[in-house]
Order: sequence, then C-alpha cells, then structure tokens
Amino acid sequence: MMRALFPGSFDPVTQGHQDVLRRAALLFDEVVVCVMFNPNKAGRLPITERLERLRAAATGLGNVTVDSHTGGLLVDYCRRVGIDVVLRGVRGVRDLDYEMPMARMNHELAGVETFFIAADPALAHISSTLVTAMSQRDRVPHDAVSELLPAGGGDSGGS
Ligand code: COD
Repeated sequence: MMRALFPGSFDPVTQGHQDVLRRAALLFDEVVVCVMFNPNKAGRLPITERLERLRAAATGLGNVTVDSHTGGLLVDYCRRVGIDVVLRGVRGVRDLDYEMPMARMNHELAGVETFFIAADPALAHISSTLVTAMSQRDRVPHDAVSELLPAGGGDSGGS
C-alpha cells in the first residue's frame, strides 16, 4: 500500500493545491494532506480554519485524510505515521530551488523520498500569498479571489 504525505502551509488552500491533491489521490492508495508550519511565512489563518478549508477541498476524495503538525520537523511526522513519500507541487524553477535541499535533507534524515508533481500551467500562477494580497484589497472583485480558491468546497471568501 502506497501512502504519501502532501505537506504545506495551506494559508489558505488554493485551486493549485487542490489540483495537486486530486492528481495525487489518483496515484497513491492514501494521501495525507497536512498543515505544517513554515517559519519563513508570517501565517494568517488559524490552523483550525486551514484544516476546515482543506477538508472542504478534499470533499469526494475518499482516500485523502487531513491532519496538522506544527511542532517538530516534517520527518518527525513521517516517522510517527509511517509515511516515507512526500509530495510537492512545482510551479517553476523557483519552487525547485527551494525544494531540492529539503528533499535531500528529508532523505538523509529519514529515508523519505520526495515526488514532484508539475503544476497545471493554467494554475501555476496561483499562490496563497497572491490570494491573501488580493483579498486584502478593497477594489479587487470577490469573484477574482474566488477563482483562485478550491472549486467545489471551501470558503469562497479570502477573509
Ligand atoms: N500549483 C501547484 N502546486 C502548488 C501551487 C500551484 N498553484 N501552489 C503551491 N503549490 C505547492 C507548493 O510548491 C508546495 O509544494 C505545496 O503546494 C504547498 O505549498 P504551501 O505554500 O502551502 O506550503 P509551503 O511550501 O510553505 O510548505 C510548508 C512546509 C513546512 C511543508 C515546508 O516549508 C517544509 O517542508 N519545510 C521543511 C522543514 C520542516 O520540516 N518544517 C517543519 C514542519 S512542522
């Protein structure tokens, strides 16, 4: 049985994340999507809201479970739940530059392999940072923000 972990800040979960999750759910027997803490990001939504939105985004994906891990390393979580495959979405070379050292470290520390899923070109411009920036501007139409958020679930507002 192949289990995989899709970790992220998910602050908030976007259509780009949801696309990676849906495609991963077709490839693996079980996918755990997990909210983790990125010290390089300020953090906006409370963890409980990120989890709620992730659960909505995973609606209909029977082999996806949602969890959080905000203390310790990603590899600590992998060891605890017995997962040795991590999934990451790649939008371009900037993502890869960030991901490669982490993938190497996770392998060295715990034998965890990283699988990269190439972003859908139509969604590759989407990031949680963009959603947050747009939702904080008064003159950006609500629909323009909703378009970046998961389809078929999740809050449509970028509160
Ligand atoms: N299309 C495709 N993929 C996308 C898109 C998109 N439009 N947007 C984002 N993604 C991908 C990202 O490239 C990433 O792979 C994943 O989706 C999640 O993205 P984010 O931005 O929500 O999450 P990150 O990148 O901030 O990840 C946070 C982690 C803590 C998981 C990460 O920093 C990490 O693995 N750190 C390792 C160090 C560690 O162990 N930290 C402790 C954890 S408690």
